[in-house]
Amino acid sequence: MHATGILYPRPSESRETLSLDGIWKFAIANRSEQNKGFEEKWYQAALQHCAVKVIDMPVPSSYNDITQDSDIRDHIGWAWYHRDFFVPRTWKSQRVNIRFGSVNYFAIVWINGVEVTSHSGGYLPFDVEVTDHLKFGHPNFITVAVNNTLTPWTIPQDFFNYAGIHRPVILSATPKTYIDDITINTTSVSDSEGTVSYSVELGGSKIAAYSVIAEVYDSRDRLVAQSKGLTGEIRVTNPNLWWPRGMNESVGYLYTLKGDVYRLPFGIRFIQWNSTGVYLNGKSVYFKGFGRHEDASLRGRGLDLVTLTKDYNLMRWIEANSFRTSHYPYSEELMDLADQQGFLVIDEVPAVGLDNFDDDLLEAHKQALKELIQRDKNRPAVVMWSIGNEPQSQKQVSAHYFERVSNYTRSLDLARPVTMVLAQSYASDLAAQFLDVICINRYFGWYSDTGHSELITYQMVKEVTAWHDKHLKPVLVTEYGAGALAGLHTDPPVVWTEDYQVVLMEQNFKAFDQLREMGFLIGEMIWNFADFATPQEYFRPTGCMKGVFTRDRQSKFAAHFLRRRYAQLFC
Ligand code: GCB
Repeated sequence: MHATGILYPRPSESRETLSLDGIWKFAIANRSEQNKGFEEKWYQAALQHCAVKVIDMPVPSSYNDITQDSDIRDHIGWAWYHRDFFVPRTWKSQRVNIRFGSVNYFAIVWINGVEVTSHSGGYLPFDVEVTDHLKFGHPNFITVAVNNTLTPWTIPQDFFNYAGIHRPVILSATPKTYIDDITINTTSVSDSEGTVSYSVELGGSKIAAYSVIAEVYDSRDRLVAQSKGLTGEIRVTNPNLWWPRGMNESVGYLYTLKGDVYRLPFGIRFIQWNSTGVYLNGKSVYFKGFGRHEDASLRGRGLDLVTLTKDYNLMRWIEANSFRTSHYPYSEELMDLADQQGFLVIDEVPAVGLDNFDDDLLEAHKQALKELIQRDKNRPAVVMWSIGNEPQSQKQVSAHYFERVSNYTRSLDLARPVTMVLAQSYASDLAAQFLDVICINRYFGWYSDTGHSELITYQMVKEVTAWHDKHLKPVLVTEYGAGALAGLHTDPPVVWTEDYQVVLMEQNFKAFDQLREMGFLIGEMIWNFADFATPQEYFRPTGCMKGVFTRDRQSKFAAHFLRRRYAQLFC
């Protein structure tokens, strides 16, 4: 049976995992010989034995910044990965699956020379059963061809085109009949009882003969409720609700749903929204946070647990409560910590700067949304779906396009509001009418009226008010900011200095305070958490410098200034 679930592989009494992360062999296909690897069948043997220059490459990581070679850094086209691995003999009676956390952008996977799967779209996981292709108790090899070419029909990106195997590669063994997917939703909450609905999808053989006992454990591993069957409702008495940081003393409380035998963390919480606000467990939410990137020196967009953990420490230090996964879904390892530490997440699909709006793009967009929601539907931290960033939403054709994308998102999940991040003017935009929450990016005093900080407060108040008045929906400012080179100062402040970055923030803060009083601004997210790599551009000195932290996570003056504000803002 075909698997639809994409549950993260978690070892248990009945499941085992084997990581294929490590140093792989790597080669790029020259610009003039893009098809050479296919013609010469590089997937049929070790890459080292093929007529191509082979180097070592860590997985997970982007390949771009690992060497001294600008052809590799700027490579567009096919790149090849290869490694040997061993599968335990004891796995022979099991169902074995291989799962990639993300490969950017298009991937073809061969095991022992046989193609087993392909996937289009970076940033989201894919998996496939490989039991029949493996040699148990013997050496095996895997080849992955990766292509990072973007076209008007891919779901594109507007920043550095990092590529490679970005997230973990995991082999996992489950019983032949196994839990393929779990969906959990909070259906009602009162002081004395929380009700969650659950449904379990089975995969594999002899499904009919199989039944599931779903057990719920609290954070101290005590059994607090249970139910029998593939679907049902579970009632938890005196529930500990999942709260984000700053709204309750209890933060990020997670229960675990255990079914034979897979353990899924979840939270009990509910979201509501209306024309002026978003509410969590009945309390109005104010987002104080960041636009971010998965970006670190050398690793590029590859999963890096050191940077990831440090980033959470910095976000807690600065007293943020939220972030947007600009401009693509972040790793599951990162999302787990948002659930645990109580950060609110606006979960964004990798649709940046869309402008052609034809049916092929629509299909790719819907597919990415489907995979995103499939992956993150059970996460309490995810409180909104963002269906894109800065599309050309003034184009007439975009209206029907976004109507369909918004409705499609709602057909997959009605429990969370749908938003999109808009950059067109409120007068010309045609997409906001289909959203529940309006997010806008505005660079007053930077991209417009550069250096004129005195105009910022007036312009921001006017702008946010106009969006709200036109649509009667809550508004969130998802990007504002200024580039600052760490250590550069002038007084009076001019652009690119740390001083100007702070002045620009101060003027925006005045606007946000006025707008909060008016009652429909639901949050502020500065662009950006940290400096990050971009393509070479004359207005970006080695990258985007709008971080309040540098790329190696040292604070600029802006970080201290922002911390003072976030610490005072009650949500
Ligand atoms: C934006 C984009 C973001 C850019 C930012 C900038 O509006 O959403 O991807 O990095 O502007 O700094 O130019």
